[in-house]
Amino acid sequence: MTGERILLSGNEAIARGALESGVKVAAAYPGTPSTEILENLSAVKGLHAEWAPNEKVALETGMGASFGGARALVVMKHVGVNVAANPLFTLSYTGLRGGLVLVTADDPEMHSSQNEQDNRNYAKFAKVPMLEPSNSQEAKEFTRIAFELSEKFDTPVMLRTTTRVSHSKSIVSLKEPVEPSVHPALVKDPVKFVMLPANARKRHPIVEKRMEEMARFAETFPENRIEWGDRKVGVITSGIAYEYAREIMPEASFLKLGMVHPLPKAMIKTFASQVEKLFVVEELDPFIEEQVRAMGIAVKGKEVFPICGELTPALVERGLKGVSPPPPEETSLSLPPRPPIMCPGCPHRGIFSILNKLKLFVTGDIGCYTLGFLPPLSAIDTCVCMGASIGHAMGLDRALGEEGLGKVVAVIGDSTFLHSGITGLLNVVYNKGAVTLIILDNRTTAMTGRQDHPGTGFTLQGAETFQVDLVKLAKALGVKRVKVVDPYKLAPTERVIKREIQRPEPSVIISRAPCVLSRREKAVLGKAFFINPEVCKGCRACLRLGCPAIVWVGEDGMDAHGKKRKGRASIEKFLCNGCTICAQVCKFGAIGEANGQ
Ligand SMILES: Cc1ncc(C[n+]2csc(CCOP(=O)(O)OP(=O)(O)O)c2C)c(N)n1
Repeated sequence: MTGERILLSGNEAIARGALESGVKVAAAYPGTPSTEILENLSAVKGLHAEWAPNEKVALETGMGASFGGARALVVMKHVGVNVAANPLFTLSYTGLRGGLVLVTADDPEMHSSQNEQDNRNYAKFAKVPMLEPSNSQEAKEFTRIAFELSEKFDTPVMLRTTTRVSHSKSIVSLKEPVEPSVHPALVKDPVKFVMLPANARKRHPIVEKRMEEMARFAETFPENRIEWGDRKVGVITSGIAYEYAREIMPEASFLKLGMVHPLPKAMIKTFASQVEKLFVVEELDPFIEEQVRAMGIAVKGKEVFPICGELTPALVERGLKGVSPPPPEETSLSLPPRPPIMCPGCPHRGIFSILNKLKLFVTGDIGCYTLGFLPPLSAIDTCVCMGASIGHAMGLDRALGEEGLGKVVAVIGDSTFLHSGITGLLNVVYNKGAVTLIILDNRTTAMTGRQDHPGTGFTLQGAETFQVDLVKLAKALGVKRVKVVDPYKLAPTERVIKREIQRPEPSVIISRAPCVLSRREKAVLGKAFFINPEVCKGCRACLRLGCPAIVWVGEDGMDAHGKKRKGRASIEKFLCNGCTICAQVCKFGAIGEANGQ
């Protein structure tokens, strides 16, 4: 196995690096682009890999393991660090026993995120070192190095990836997985681990000293290296930006930083003094650039490279050379635009068609159901971060009072409710809010690839476990009105929603039906439906469901009753899952089971 070379994504490589480091505990909450790291550790014997209900809990679990002496890997997407920031900032003070590596998978360009924050700032803010790999080989090696540094300097170490590194595949040389070196044990050390003010005051100077030591270490850290070339242009860079810049200007001199916090300032000075023109090429914030400028060094950075979005080789070329490369040759293939859309048969669709019909103000949350924002459903009015829907509805209730009654509803997915919605609902009950919350319980974390969570009754490994009962949970929080609806039955669901939003008290509607891609259960027929072209009047009511299986066939002509129509709807039978929703909204009875058509 040692020396074997295989193609791995950055995420697979980090998982492998954890194995080659003797990791004992791995905890995460899913989130693109980080999710595959835990999935790749799920079946490893002797390693406890688990989904936590949220990132804060994941980090706290990793901390407990580390305090016991085990090596722990904690994984999340960039916004997950916002959730985990509370323990992180004080973990920086306590330090640890077993090495702890926190992977932050950043998503410049927001391929699948609500913002594109640059989490290098967290390393500086929380005073912890951060490594940033450029490719899969480094992703694996830096994971191992991160564990070693974590134990050597008694600090959590952050490993930052970006989507291109997380998801691109490149060649990795393997080493043997190792057994965890430390035998976990309970060691009492309250002065280090109990952060009440008297102890925390003692720890803060230790953190500052540690960062000074890390900064000295950074000067000789082999992964911070100068690659001399032509000294007319020098480029300071890290991560994927290094790969782009090297490709564009292979002849230039490079200071490639494997550690982006703290920076090797003497090395930077030496490098800067020996090149004619100095660039910092980095994605998102001028994180390195500002620190270089603060050292009194003239450098070109964000005035020539964008601060928003991902870098590309073309953008790097424009910044470094001052000229844009010619646009890539047009291909003869022009692909039709494909906006993200709920699957055919998705249980969320019925709910959003009702919310659209009722013209409610919908405070939304994050998940597949956020697609309810898009036309033609157009039924989400706010979406900011996980769990926020409930607070938004509560704030509107506080602001509008009786005037808002019957006009607002909050929607949240089951995974998101368990991640960070419970306390919001508790607040509604505690402060007597007139908020109606619809929990879209599709029994999975669909958006990130159908991961299990405490509401599914299964662990990361697929083993059966306790399944939290959302009805009992809502009641235990003090909600008196808890109703369960079947989102495939439009009329009764609409009646419940209409009634509950009028109630001047907290109310929860659980819309229960498994994700149409569920591996375990099915709530839809699976059989394709058919629109009778003779009966269809071309009214487009079914098209307003935004189902990808329903298409418009334009034709100027007559229906069976001799009425003029501009076209008719038709179902692509290979896409249809037979959820029946379109048949329910068709006033003319034109839609039914296909029966071999
Ligand atoms: C703090 C944070 N962690 C993770 C994510 C990634 N993420 C977005 S929504 C979501 C959960 C979606 O599951 P659910 O609420 O059940 O809705 P579904 O997609 O199943 O409809 C996740 C993990 C995120 N946006 N923010």
